[in-house]
Amino acid sequence: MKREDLQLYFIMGTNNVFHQEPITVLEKALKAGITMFQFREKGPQALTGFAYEQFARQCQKLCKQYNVPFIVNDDIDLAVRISADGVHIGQDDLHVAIARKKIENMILGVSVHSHEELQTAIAHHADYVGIGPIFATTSKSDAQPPCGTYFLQQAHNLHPELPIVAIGGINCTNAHIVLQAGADGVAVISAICKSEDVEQTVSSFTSLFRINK
Ligand code: TZP
Ligand code: MG
Repeated sequence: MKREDLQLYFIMGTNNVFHQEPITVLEKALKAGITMFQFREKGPQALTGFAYEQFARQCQKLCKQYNVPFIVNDDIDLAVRISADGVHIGQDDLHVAIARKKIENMILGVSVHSHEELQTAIAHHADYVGIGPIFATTSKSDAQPPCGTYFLQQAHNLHPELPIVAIGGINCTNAHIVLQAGADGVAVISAICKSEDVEQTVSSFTSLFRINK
């Protein structure tokens, strides 16, 4: 994985999209330049069984066409079964060491909220870490309170070689704050899923990276 892949990391499941087909939103976002995608099918009306795997495969196929890494949230067995590019896990999921063993050299992303969790992720060769929620979010029911950029900045200063993506309440207007704090990129759900003009939103994010370079 290249750390630039984290620049605009789009996360989506069917529960995040309202006025369009989820796959249409993904295709528009890919066309407009997202750099990584996470399949995160969760929530009360989430797909299950065959429909779940079929939707994952559909998203994966589209990501392949655009040469964008396809990452599966939580479900390591699905990721291995369909040969995803990687897996993203949180602290309530499988332990990082076990995840690393299971997925071998696939991309491993880990959400961390403390120095201890950060050290564990590094010790077990996470390819990147996710830090957040930086700002308030409505997209994760069990999200911790917003943490701001302090820990992100510390993590970046202590481990400049570690790719970091910031998450939680990030939009085109506040993204520069996390980039300045040391994030390699932004992970977003609602900024893209709730956008009335997905292409325009994605372009606004990607132009930020050209400015920040
Ligand atoms: N993890 C921490 S915050 C969050 C996740 C999955 C949700 C981010 O969604 P949004 O809509 O970009 O705030
Ligand atoms: Mg999880």
